[in-house]
Amino acid sequence: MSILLQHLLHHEFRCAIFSRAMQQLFTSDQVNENGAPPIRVDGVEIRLVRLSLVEPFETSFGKIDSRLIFLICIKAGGLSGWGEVVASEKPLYSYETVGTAFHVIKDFLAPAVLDEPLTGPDDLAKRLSQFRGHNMAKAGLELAFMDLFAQLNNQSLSSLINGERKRIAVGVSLGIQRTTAELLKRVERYVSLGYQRIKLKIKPGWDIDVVNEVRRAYPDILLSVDANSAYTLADADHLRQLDDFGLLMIEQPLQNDDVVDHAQLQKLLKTPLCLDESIVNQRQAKAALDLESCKIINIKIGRVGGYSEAVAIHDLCVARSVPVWCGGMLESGIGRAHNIALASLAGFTLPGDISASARYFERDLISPEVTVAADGTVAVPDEIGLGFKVEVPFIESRTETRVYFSRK
Ligand code: OSB
Ligand code: MG
Repeated sequence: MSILLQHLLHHEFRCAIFSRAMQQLFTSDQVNENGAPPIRVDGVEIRLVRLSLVEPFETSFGKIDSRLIFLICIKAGGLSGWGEVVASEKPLYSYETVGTAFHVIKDFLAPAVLDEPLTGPDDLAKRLSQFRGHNMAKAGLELAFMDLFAQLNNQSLSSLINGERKRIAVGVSLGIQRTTAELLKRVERYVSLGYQRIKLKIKPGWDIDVVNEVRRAYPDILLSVDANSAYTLADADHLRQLDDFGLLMIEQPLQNDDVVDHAQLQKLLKTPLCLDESIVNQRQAKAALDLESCKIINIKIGRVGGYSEAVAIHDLCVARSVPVWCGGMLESGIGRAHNIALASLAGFTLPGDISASARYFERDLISPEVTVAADGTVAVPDEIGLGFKVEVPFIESRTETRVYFSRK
């Protein structure tokens, strides 16, 4: 029996498990009172859905060829709100994993949501904030709740958070390849598709020469690099060579939890540093800006624990004239729909890692799929809630594990 299923045997709320092996369907539709606040949550459904990537994605910390997509669906008053936990299977980008998120949601977060009716997003954020860390797990629940809350208020997610943009600028993040020629082919493809910024994953041994070749072939594109913490301050002289290439930014060159060495490094480089992994909440963002550890911030809803914190970081950066952009975690369309809503805020002035569905998967979990126009922008939907239809039958066909928590 898997560790996930063993955990379930100790659950104090009612829960039902579906796993492919059991060949047993569980009906999760429990329609209750209509959705006027306070919102009584009927159930929280978790699904683990395996999606192959159209091509492997390699970063300085490893290579993957599929994503185990962790979906959360909150049910209330006959409505379903959808969210996604962006944790990976291994604790390489951060300490969270699909397994830790499952544990924390099952034992702490879902009970907190099911316990008492919720008055709104602030009430939810307060309930979740009593628990330390596990931002991706918290964000997954918050995203699902926000979709639900937007539906109850007849609003799109973008308008719920006071987003202003109707279209958002996007870029693409290109993984480490076997050869520079392979990389150049991909740069060519995404430049010709209109993507406004190309980001190259780098690591020691796949950095200066590669960036040099891409820059020589494309002298004018917006180009950035992301090291995912592959270097230390001792590499400052080496990294300084990147100053020759007119990069938009160098993302997270140093340790995942550092803001001090980054401040030292920023003093030694002309190229703006951007922090990703290090910015786990608004306080860290403020610390990084106070210390001048970076000049740009990448905001990921999952990494910072939800919309409320993401918006707080956005607001801080706007107040200090620091550009922000929306990062990605190879999400399914459900997580991506939330990213699109977030990136509609006025302060998201740089292209986000929000690529077309087809860049990631053969088929996405939403329709219509996310597409990028020839000018490198994505439309912000103005339909109520997520703004995309969730393809439940397709999700069902790819679900490896399904768990449903309901009130006792
Ligand atoms: O560091 O931005 C990152 C993907 C997984 C984990 C970390 C990162 C990334 C990406 C991909 O760069 C961004 C995307 O979703 O397109
Ligand atoms: Mg990054």
